[in-house]
Amino acid sequence: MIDLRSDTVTRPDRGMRSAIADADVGDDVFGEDPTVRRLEQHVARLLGKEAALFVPTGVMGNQLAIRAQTSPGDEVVVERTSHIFNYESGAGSALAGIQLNPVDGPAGFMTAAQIRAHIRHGYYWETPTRLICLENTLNKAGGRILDQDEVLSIADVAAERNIPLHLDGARLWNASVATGRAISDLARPFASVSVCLSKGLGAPVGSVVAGSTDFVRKAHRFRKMYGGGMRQVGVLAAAGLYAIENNFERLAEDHANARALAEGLSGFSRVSLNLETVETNIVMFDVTRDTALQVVEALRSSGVLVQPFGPSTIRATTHKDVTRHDVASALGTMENVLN
Ligand code: TLP
Repeated sequence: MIDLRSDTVTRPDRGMRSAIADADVGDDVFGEDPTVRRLEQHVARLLGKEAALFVPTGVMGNQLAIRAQTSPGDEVVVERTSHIFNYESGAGSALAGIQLNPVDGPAGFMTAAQIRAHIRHGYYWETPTRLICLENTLNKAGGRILDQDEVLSIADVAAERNIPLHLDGARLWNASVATGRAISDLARPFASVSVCLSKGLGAPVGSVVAGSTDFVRKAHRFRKMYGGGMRQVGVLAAAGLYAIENNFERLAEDHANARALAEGLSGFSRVSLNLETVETNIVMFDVTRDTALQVVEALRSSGVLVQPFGPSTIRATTHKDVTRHDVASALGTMENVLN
């Protein structure tokens, strides 16, 4: 099987497993796990933030950021195709009591002008806008990278109204490698940032949410409330540290593999794909004859796994357990199935 469903499917390699085996651990609910401390400090420094908190998942990172920066009855501005709006099981309303106000950003990219128009005026009968969430890279838009100038304009609009910005940076690592910009640069306009260790970096589990010391203090309390207070979790933090050390720069290979895959696919007659949208490790394409589900099933029977992302849209994701040779052989299978 060649598994292109997600960059979450990677398995820990030998080096990572030995980092796990050698990890110093302690009870992290007592704040006594030295490896977790090391990971949190390292990621806080990388993101240019005062503090950081290790959490089990990207969803929990986003949801702690929402919970810690809003009160029930508040409103949070998001993009309509964002992960927070589509794939977090309604957590914002269920757990934080907020409502999401979705913006239809062109191709997933919200503009500062759109956000300005979505911020409530402040009349007491309105739902107060208390947080704005962006995503980088944009998952549903096919791994595309936010325009940092637009992010800065959005930050200006938010600052005028004193509204913090949260970044769902599940794949911020990819944006950093693809643009050559430091991850701290991309994170600077945001009060809180969540990054995943278990996507392209290849750790088996884990995300980190970062921000001011005060923000992390609040998030820490809500992490416990949400059931995310973990004990000798340095074994997982060690995998995260290993992943950052060894698998960050190599994301460039995943991007090159995604481009090769996209170039191959764009030559198939029953595929519609805009090569310009392939900026990192995600290839989003449309099939023009059968439904996405039919194509996904046919590919599965031929040994290639991809994800349906709409009635005619399919997502293929490259990652460290997919080689250039795998991409070539997946393309061969796809050509047979699609043509
Ligand atoms: N995304 C998964 C699926 O849920 C779609 C994937 O395979 O891409 N933010 C973004 C932008 C994400 O893409 C994801 C996971 C998350 C947050 C949540 O991370 P986890 O799965 O660790 O909770």
